[in-house]
Amino acid sequence: MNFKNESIGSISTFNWKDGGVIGAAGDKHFAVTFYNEKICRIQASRQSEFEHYPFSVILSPEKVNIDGKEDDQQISLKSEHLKVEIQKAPFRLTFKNSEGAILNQDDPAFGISWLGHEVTNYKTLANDEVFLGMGEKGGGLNRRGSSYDHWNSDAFGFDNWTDPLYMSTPFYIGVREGKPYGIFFDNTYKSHFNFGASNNERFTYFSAEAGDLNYYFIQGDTVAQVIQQYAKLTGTCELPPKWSLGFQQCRYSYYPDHEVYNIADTFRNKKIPADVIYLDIHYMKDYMAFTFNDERFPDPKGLIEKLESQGFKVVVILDPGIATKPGYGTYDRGVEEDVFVKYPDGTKYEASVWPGNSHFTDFTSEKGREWWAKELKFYTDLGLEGFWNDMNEPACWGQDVPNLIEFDYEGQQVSHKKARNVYGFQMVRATFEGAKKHIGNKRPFTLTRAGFSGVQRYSAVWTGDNVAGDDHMLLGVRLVNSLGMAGVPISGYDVGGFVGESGPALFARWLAIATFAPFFRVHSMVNVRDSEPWAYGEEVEEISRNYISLRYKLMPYIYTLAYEAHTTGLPLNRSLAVDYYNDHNIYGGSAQDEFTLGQWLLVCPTTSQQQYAKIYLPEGEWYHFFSGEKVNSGHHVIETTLEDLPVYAKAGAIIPMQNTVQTTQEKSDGTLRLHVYFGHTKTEQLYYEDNGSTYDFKDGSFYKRLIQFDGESNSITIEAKEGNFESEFKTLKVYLHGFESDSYELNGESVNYQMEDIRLIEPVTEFDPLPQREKRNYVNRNLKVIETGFSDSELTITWK
Ligand code: NBV
Repeated sequence: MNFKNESIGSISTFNWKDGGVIGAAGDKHFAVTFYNEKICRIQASRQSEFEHYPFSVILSPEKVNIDGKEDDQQISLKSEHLKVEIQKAPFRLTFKNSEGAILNQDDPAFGISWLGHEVTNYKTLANDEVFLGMGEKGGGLNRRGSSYDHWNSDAFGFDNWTDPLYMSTPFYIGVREGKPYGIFFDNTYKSHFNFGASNNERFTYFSAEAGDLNYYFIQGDTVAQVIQQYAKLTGTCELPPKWSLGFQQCRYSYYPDHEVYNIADTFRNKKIPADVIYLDIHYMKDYMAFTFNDERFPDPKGLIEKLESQGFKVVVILDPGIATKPGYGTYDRGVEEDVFVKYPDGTKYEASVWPGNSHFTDFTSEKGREWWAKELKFYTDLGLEGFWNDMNEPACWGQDVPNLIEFDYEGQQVSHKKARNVYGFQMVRATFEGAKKHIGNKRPFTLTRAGFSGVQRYSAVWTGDNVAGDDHMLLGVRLVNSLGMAGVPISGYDVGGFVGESGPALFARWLAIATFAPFFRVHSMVNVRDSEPWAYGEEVEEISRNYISLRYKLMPYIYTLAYEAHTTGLPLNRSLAVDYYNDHNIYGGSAQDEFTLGQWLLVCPTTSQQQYAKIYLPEGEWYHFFSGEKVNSGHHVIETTLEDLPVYAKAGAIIPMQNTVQTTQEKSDGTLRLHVYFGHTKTEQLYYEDNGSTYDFKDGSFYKRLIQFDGESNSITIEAKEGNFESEFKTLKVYLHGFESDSYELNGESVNYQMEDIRLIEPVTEFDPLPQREKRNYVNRNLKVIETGFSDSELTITWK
């Protein structure tokens, strides 16, 4: 068969329906359906029945008021925020905002086309159009001029140009003439996105190997709004247990048990805060899932309890391959319940992976997920609450799963081609749902390597097998930034690098950067050097203690951000493209690596060997986070030392902090430290607290307050509390950065302030210094501090 491009024809019939239209164009079928005022779904198919993609989208179409019109040339549908114009001959779409500005438009020549089974939508490319997101993808911040595939792959030792990687999120954000929009192509076959690459910018397009053209067009006034709409469509993360936001130590693998005890004791003895220790594949008996090796770990329950008493959680790895060994309970039950993936002739698919010959659970079926969830009880009965889902692309030796094998795909019975991209997503769903069922009211923690759009509902993500190197460190930061724009708010990378070995300087810098990452874990490969914070010499140990302690000081802020991610879908780490997308400086040089933690803390990741760094501070005024020194926006060349990562707080920033604790399970000293940075601006920040571990917050057991700063009318207001949780803080200290006034009132009464010098980062002792580094001793001097009881009623500080 000689396939040629075949573009969709002209509209022959159509009908109005709730929220849109449905019809035919030549021998193809189409539907345009508004899901809300800002989201419109486009479907085009060669069949009269559209394909169903049941996994990602959780939003059902809402009732939308549509102004629908038709004339000879076009059909138009207009909601309050989005207008879709459908040209009739041939079928072409144009999306406009409420002011009539074009956001996005089909390419006039090719529009929606088929080439064999492959379906493509060609779109015009505007002169200044910027493309963002795509999730776990290397390359530049602006995706223009590049192309990408989505096909979950075990990308051991990947680099900036490796594509595809482990996870697929076929969602991008375009900014055309300053106006953002989003396109989520919900088709789970291998998909391809081309943002003007190799076509001299004639067009941009996205395609899938097979299946329907099925995408959701999102209008947003800002990039952040597009991300939030995407989160409405595919879901937000659950509120994570607080311990999963603490520092986590992993390696491939800690065993036997006394090594684990030793690691735990060393953290506590050295006063390096930490919350989690991981068990990688060597904890299992012959790498078989749902077992413990009883020589290496004779008493797993005892181990988990002992570590719990020291404030540690244990997280275990889980691989999807089940050893085909009769007599191994999990295998026998799997066979009996018929949950393994099969060939079309009904024989079970078998491939080789860690435990040897293995079958693979069909997580795309409810039965498979429920079976897996039941098996999980083996772990939860031991007291485990954290599960690390690996190898779930799925990966096996040879890395070439045959395409003919079949998956249930919620009753559709499809081939590997349609199911692969959601396999890991559904594995971690089964794990999460199972854990949730077994651990009662507690919040489980799950981590996954593979996934698809919507995976954030079930799991945090780590970026797989990275390499120990400065460029890989920066790549990890960009991947996390990009995942954040694709609806995955909690992700991280292996600090120190998985493949290869870090040196002291690289480890120290990597750990400092990751202090500000949503998921903060050190991990390294089997048979490489030790890679704990104390394994690189005393100086690195001090730097690590400093930064990890800072992480715990920032916990009230980080936990609030996790809550905001849960409610809004906004990521914890925000590429500058989230808030400053119309500033073209952010798309060049190292600004592409920069990110903010929440809105307020700008982190400029510099490499371990740099003595000078060129950084970019976007609009607004900034304060050096460790010295309090004021810096203007723009490009700066700064000196950088190892113990001092360039971090800045934005004028108007409101950052709740606490004292250093050794684990999130340790109570604070009872004083909430609220850092406010003066600026001629009006800002607000939520403050959120709850018990950090259960679902009680859903029944009102939370503590929430809105904090507002107004640098024009001179006030800081902390609104009265909402919710019925009692704050763990009894005292409030408001640290006033850059405030010039000498007279303050608290709730209308004049109040005295104290002066304090504070350190957010301790100085590092001079041992055998790392080369050419001058030691820093940062102090925020002469801060005005107002101290008061942390009462639940509204509190206002004003000044003249
Ligand atoms: O389970 C071993 C490793 C794990 O440490 C790593 O984080 C995963 O990405 N796993 C891959 C299996 C193969 C490693 C070569």
